[in-house]
Amino acid sequence: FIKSEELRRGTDPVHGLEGNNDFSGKRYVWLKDAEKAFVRGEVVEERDNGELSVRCEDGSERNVNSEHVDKVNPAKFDKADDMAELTHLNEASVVHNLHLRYQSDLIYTYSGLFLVTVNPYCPLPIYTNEYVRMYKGQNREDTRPHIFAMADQAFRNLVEEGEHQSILVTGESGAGKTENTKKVIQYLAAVATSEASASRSTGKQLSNLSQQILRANPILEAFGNAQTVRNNNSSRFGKFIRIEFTRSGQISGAYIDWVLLEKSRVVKPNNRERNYHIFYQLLQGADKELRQNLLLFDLQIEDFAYTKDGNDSIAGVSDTEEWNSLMEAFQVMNFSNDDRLCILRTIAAILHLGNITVTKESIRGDQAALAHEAYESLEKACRLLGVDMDTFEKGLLHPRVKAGREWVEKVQTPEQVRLALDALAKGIYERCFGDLVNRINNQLDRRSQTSDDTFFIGVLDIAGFEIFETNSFEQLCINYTNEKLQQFFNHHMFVLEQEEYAREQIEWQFIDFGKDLQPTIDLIELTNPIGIFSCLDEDCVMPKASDKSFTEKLHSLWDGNSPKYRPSRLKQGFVLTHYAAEVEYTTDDWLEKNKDPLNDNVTRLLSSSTDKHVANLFSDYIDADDEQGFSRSRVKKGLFRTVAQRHKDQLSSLMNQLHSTHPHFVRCILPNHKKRPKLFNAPLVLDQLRCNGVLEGIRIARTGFPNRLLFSEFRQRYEVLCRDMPKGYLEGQNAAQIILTKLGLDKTWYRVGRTKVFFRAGVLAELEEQRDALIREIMTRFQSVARGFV
Ligand code: AOV
Ligand code: MG
Repeated sequence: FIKSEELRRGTDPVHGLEGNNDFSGKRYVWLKDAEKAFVRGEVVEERDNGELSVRCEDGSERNVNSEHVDKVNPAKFDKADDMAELTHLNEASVVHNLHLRYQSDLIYTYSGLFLVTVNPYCPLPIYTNEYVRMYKGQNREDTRPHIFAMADQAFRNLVEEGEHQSILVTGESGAGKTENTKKVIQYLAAVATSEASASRSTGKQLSNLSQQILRANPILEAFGNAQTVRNNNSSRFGKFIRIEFTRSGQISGAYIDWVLLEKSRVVKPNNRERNYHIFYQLLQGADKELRQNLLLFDLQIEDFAYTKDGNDSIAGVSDTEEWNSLMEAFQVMNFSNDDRLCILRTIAAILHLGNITVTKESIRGDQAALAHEAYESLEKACRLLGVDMDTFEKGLLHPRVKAGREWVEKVQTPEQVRLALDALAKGIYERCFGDLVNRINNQLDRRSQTSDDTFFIGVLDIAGFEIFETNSFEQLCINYTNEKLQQFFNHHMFVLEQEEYAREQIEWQFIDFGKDLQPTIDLIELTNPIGIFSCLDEDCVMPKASDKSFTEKLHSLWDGNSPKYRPSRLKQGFVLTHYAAEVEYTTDDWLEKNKDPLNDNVTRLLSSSTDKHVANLFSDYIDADDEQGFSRSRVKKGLFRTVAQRHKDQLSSLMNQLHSTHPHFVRCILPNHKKRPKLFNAPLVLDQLRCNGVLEGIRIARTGFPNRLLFSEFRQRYEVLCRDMPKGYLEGQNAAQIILTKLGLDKTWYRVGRTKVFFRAGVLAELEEQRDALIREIMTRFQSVARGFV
């Protein structure tokens, strides 16, 4: 983020006036502050060596080098709706503007192409039907910033231009992504239904479809959300919801894509967190008959290994009520009783799998055996999964593997068996989740009933860039995704700016910032020379490879060959330079995480389950006889993919879709870690603005001409600063040119287009100050004249 270097170096384009004066002629600056990020102060003395003495708002007086302060925007820019309008575009001003607005419950603010929103942590009355009506069909300029405004813009673009649209929502955990995503869908459903009711014949059916789209969410949340330390309703997967419209703006279908479900949570929720909501809802909400069907009887949350640790309830949330609304959602979604039952059977089976306790066969040996009390859980799990218990047990405790040409039984330690059971539980859950989304999609897919002429609005809700104490493979996947999205944004912004400059025919050579991030992306995804993902994939099939040898191979490939890569000093890992920050990744367990192996003796069994649903979940594993007639399970040809490959493919398909759309960007910001309203932690916010690309966007804007005024506006406001303007009619461009010349502005600080004047950042502030000074002078003269009258 480049500060206004030129301005500070004293090449101010406007002669005579210096600094930021208010009406009284005082000069204000922003100082960096460890606690508050920035404090504002008044310059009381300026020394020759460039030192400033500043009286700060907190009462302190500080000395600081003038190189290290930022300019304060004139009061005219207070609570600006769009931060791109700020003439001094610096970090302090951006944070200050968000802060001022947040305290007035103005949680939405534009920053050029971004809509920035700060989580209010309390219900605000700004999502009512009245608000929907207020935003419907309105231009962005005529309303206050709002997520509805963005949704409406997307909707109108779709109808008017016949173009796919996308709304990309990112931000930290708890920042409000999912809430805003829901508001977008609420808005679209409301706007589109009212269009639909105009045509009476189809109106009813389509509004039914809107209902279903709205109800998809409680289902997704029950299975894909959980309580975490950061968020009581944290989405543990990323999603891209496409809502399809006819050209006339009626909803014609919807489709949900998902990525990166955090399945480790199924077997091991973190401290003070919970497993997925569905487990608690089921155990709290199911009636007696269902409990019997699922072999749960009177077992409770604390009776299951997978749910007994961590919290059992969330303050202010009733799992029973949530269960009831889940059942309702299933109904609206047309899931039959059978559908419902088979989904819940797998969920119950997972709970029972967690309770299979493993011990040693004998005190001295290593071989695992099941504890006596484990058999009850084993039997229940197998019954629910539709597989034979003895075969299951054998596959688990004595898996057969091929060693050379021989088949041998592998010795399994209790730890290995427990890991295999957990891997199975995770595998079943993930597949079950995928199946659930497929079922929803089948319900929402109405393409056959409508014409081909449909366009979609896609809403992306994924975890934003993240840096933890230790960062692993999961973080790399998320940060890689965000890097790609940021590059997409930069490129889009470049194209739009370029178009605007071309339209206005101003002289300008733009740099394509969309390529800035390519080196980091290449490092991750390239296949030749091999990037991180490919290198990992290679080592996953090498018999002797380990996390350590993988890491060393990476170093030898990239250390010194890319400025974005360096080996870790102390840990086994590497440091990547992302657009938002440097992140150190630790490579422990990466081979396992990438292979994500399942016990293939057991998956074979599941693929031939008597329960059609279960067999279906594992249909990619087939029961194949090898050349010696032994039955073994293997993944169907071409179906096995590593986690890295899968993620890369999913992302590339997402990016392809996004490239076919007109994108809109929403950045959600977490105001504090206490989930409290009105509490604005400025350093925390600043950090997020760096990570989410808002400041990056401003940096790019600064290299161009971010402030622009129509000729008429420009003339109206600043003509007063010029003497001897020619009399009579002046054509707009000509008038602007004359004023600019008379003002003596340096030619590099502005461009005159066909309808607007474009300014570099900071120039308008100087004009504002000249204007203020003039007004001050007139007022003084007026007052003395008035006094003369008395
Ligand atoms: P996230 O989706 O960004 O986190 P959520 O959208 O779930 O975060 O928001 C977290 C909580 O903040 C919600 O449950 C609400 O209580 C509150 N909240 C957010 N936005 C608003 C709003 N506009 N008005 C009122 N309350 C709000 V995560 O999925 O954890 O990355 O993984
Ligand atoms: Mg979420």
